[in-house]
Amino acid sequence: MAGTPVAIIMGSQSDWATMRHAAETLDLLEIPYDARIVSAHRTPDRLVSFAKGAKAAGFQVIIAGAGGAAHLPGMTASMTPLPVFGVPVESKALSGQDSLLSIVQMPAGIPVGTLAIGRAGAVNAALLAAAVLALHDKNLAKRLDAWRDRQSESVAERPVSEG
Ligand code: RP5
Repeated sequence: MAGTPVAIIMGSQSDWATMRHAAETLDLLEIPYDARIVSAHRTPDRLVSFAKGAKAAGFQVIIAGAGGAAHLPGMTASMTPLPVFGVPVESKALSGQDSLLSIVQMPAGIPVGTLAIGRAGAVNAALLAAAVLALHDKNLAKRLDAWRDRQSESVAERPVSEG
């Protein structure tokens, strides 16, 4: 796999607690990534520069996490032809409902593949990115299959009482 195929961007340092789960999932699958803070409203010039240059920089998939008025994934998607997967970060005020609706309700024409709120969304964004990259990378496809097999094997046949 040439270059760094995945960019993980997030609106704030505070999003890393969620987005690190995407990074850790990519680590498990041995997929290189670059994680950056790119705020649509606090660093708009950085956003434009990143989004417009992402394809030329060699990225193939962008994972974008944001919370609240979460316009980062949509704005990014508007400036790049690359697939953008949006992760709604769980906000304090509205538990991420605001993030989810901001990201998922893109008007027709500019898509953002929207995942679940929080950790589940971050993990699944990484798995979706892996699935996209695996279309043209047989070794990665094998690692992804193995990851899923390990997950299946980790599920017990019967529940046990806890505590
Ligand atoms: C958004 O505002 C970020 O994506 C973050 O989820 C939220 C809060 O940011 P901080 O005030 O914690 O920096 O831009």
